[in-house]
Amino acid sequence: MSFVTRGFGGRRGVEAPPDRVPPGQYATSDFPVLSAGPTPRVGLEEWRLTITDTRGTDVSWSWDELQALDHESSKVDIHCVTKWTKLDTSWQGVSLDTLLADVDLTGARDVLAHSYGGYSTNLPLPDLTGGKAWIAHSYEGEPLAPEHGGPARLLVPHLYFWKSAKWVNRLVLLESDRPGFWESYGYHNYGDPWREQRYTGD
Ligand SMILES: Nc1nc2c(c(=O)[nH]1)N[C@H]1C(S)=C(S)[C@@H](COP(=O)(O)O)O[C@H]1N2
Ligand SMILES: [Mo]
Repeated sequence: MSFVTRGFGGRRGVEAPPDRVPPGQYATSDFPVLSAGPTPRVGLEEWRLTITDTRGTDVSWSWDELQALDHESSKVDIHCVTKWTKLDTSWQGVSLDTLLADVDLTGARDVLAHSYGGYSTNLPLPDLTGGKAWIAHSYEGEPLAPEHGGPARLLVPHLYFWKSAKWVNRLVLLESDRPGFWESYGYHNYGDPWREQRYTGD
């Protein structure tokens, strides 16, 4: 038995330890762009990130305020529902734990993330806490490219990558769950790649 696999074995496949490639995925060295619409161009002067609590109160950060917070580097594997997995991607950003420390979490169970351009995706709040999620603004040491979500995107690598909202600008804390964009078109509500939760019913 080999301890590396080409996974899917496709033209773009690269060798990868099988225990890091979820079922049905193949490892790639590419970084495909997947966007449901045009890339919004958001200037840093107008950029804001807002978190709305369950009572409707907003806490928000300008670009400079975000940069003044503690930053973290993370090296993570990302998994797209279209079956590519990319290992050891390096990001820099602000942990959601840091941002949520300034927010009243009373009654909050779920989160609907909204992006410039209108995209949205939902996650349970515990999937954003405990060092599992970031507002990422740099990729491989460079400012995040607009097509990959720059100025900043949500990064939640333990779920399929559609949960990592590009151009994120608002997180709404909710007492009960609401589906986001792909979730309302039949994608799985949670999206765990290790349980292959691609579509509703998986
Ligand atoms: N705002 C926004 N975020 C998004 C998307 C999108 O269409 N719009 N696509 C999602 C999907 S399906 C994937 S796989 C990843 C792709 O990120 P990438 O283009 O940087 O590879 O972004 C996710 N975040
Ligand atoms: Mo995706």
